[in-house]
Amino acid sequence: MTPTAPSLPRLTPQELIAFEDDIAHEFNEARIKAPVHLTSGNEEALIAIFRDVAPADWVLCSWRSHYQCLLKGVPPDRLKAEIMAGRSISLCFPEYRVLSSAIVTGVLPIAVGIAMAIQRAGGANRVHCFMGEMTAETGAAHECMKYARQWDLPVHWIVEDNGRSVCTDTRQVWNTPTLSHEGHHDPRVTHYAYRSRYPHAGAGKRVQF
Ligand SMILES: Cc1ncc(C[n+]2csc(CCOP(=O)(O)OP(=O)(O)O)c2C)c(N)n1
Repeated sequence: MTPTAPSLPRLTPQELIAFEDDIAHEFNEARIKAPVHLTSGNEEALIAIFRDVAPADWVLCSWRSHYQCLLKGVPPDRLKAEIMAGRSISLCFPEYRVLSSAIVTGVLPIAVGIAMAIQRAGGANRVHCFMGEMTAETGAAHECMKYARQWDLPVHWIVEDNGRSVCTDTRQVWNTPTLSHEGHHDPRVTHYAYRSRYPHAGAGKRVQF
């Protein structure tokens, strides 16, 4: 499959924020009949990460993926149409090499499988797999990361640490001030911390679907 984006767009933090603000408005006006998971405060971090993402690379995401889709080259109007149709929670654009799952850890074994296929084909492209910090603490995440490391698979794992698993403090759950991927210097893992002004899901208003 040939990626349709010859080069990735250079978006500014303001453009990302404006897109998410527009979706928040649509959601609060009850024009989206399905959950949305919005983000903020991580624009600079994601823009920096995407400087190292090639058009032929795969980007795998969770339920919270609007920024990643935009940065991977999905046209904003196409992305918005999918969100308005109720598919924000599991956005997939294979032609842009973006896949998402709303299942905690859902994309992690898929990242391993794609990376294995790339390695067997002798490809030079990579997989960038995004996950929340609670997802990164699960057994499935540890196994996928260990397998990819041991087999030298071309996966870059990105742990997006907003401190919370829905409404629960992740560090409190594990009774530790330091999570598994903080302060380590594994070049295959990027950990960044951010605080979002949006709740886990929705845009702050209770909306009846
Ligand atoms: C297998 C499974 N269990 C539970 C859920 C419900 N759920 C959705 S998001 C989430 C918390 C994930 O926290 P984290 O990985 O830190 O991601 P964040 O949403 O904070 O970015 C949970 C438990 C789910 N989607 N899938």
